[in-house]
Amino acid sequence: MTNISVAENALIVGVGLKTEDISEIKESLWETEELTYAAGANIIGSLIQILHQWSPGTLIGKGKVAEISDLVKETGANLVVVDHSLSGVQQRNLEDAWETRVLDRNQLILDIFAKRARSHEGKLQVELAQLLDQAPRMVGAWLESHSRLGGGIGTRGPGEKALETDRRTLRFRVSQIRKELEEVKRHRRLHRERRRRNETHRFALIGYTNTGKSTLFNRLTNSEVFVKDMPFATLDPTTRKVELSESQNVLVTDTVGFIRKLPPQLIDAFEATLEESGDAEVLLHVIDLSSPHRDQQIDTVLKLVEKFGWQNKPIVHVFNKSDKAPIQEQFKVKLHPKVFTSALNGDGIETLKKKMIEAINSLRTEVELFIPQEEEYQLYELAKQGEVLKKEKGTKGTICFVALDPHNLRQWHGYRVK
Ligand SMILES: Nc1nc2c(ncn2[C@@H]2O[C@H](COP(=O)(O)OP(=O)(O)OP(=O)(O)O)[C@@H](O)[C@H]2O)c(=O)[nH]1
Ligand SMILES: [Mg+2]
Repeated sequence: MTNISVAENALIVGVGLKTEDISEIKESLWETEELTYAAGANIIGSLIQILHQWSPGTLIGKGKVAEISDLVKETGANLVVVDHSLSGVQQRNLEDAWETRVLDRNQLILDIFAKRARSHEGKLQVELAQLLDQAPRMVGAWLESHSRLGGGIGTRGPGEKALETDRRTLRFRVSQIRKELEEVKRHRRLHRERRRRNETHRFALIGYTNTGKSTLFNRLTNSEVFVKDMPFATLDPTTRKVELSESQNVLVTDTVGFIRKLPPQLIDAFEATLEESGDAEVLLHVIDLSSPHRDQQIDTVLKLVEKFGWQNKPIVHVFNKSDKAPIQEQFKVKLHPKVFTSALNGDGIETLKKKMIEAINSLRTEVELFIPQEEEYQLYELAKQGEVLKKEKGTKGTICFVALDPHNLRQWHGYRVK
């Protein structure tokens, strides 16, 4: 489809409107450079174009298109990555003008996902995202050839029929994949229900890509999931048990990393994967303390948390790679609750576990129960399930102030004083 091969020399074009924040445009460009590199291309140059308005046919104005055309020739670039989304028509026009391949940001990200996908589910999700991205481009390309013919009477014909056939094939494949993914989702849901019945607390590692989520996951769970210094090393969710203390085991899920402006087709297609994190009771937000782009990355992640509707879940902010960052960086951190870790050398892992226990406790509700004398044996069960904060023994029974997990509340309903 849009695969980048190793020998490609890429020129990156950042674009933005005069009304936009220049630092945002620069941040986005930096990210696209990282992504292009991760996709396996050499970066031979990058530039930013600030525009008064978008041009419908080429996104950027004629003069700039010509300037970049010269630059492409000078540098010998055989790929131009535009840090924006392009319509089918815009992409084709730019390819004609620059006489080279052009990719937009979405296609670049999808290309990386396609390279990383290993599991059947991952591959299906990527294919779906690519098809969803392709659909409007097909119509765009057809409309363009249509207008080249001048439009009007007599231009309807084989072209339109071919488009219809292509679209039908595409729609058929899309619905086929959606059906298969429904099955994946159903299975995962069953799994999750079983987990819930086991009443094990669930955590999800989330965060910007390449911050060390999988390395932390391996530390916590003594596993060896794939870790690499590149964006989107992880695509498939993995869930394992973590022993927080002698008496407390929880489940932790490692999953795909985030990035700003994730293609909407990708979010749509990766529903099964995202649902896994969405099921967690507590989010472990992993941040690269050593990154110069830390604040923007935090912002990106917190915005996505809201977009996915997870904003009411408790979050522990895990500032990782502390071994790589000067100590004063730790004093600049404002988020709470927080913990500093190095997944590489193990620093802060025990503190992280303590914070995880605190987060579980914060999920608990405090209730006042009256346990009658003849049922005193229940006190033992109660102490096992929750944290008994205060006990007042009377002649007829015991009043207990106790913090209980939501799933244990119902069982004690009959004993509640208030
Ligand atoms: N110095 C240092 N490097 C770390 C630390 N944690 C992870 N890394 C490195 O950071 C890189 C990315 O680590 P991963 O665990 O793959 O990151 P991730 O967040 O899972 O990344 P994606 O799955 O791609 O989103 C690897 O090269 C790790 O070795 C740390 O605490 N300190
Ligand atoms: Mg990972």
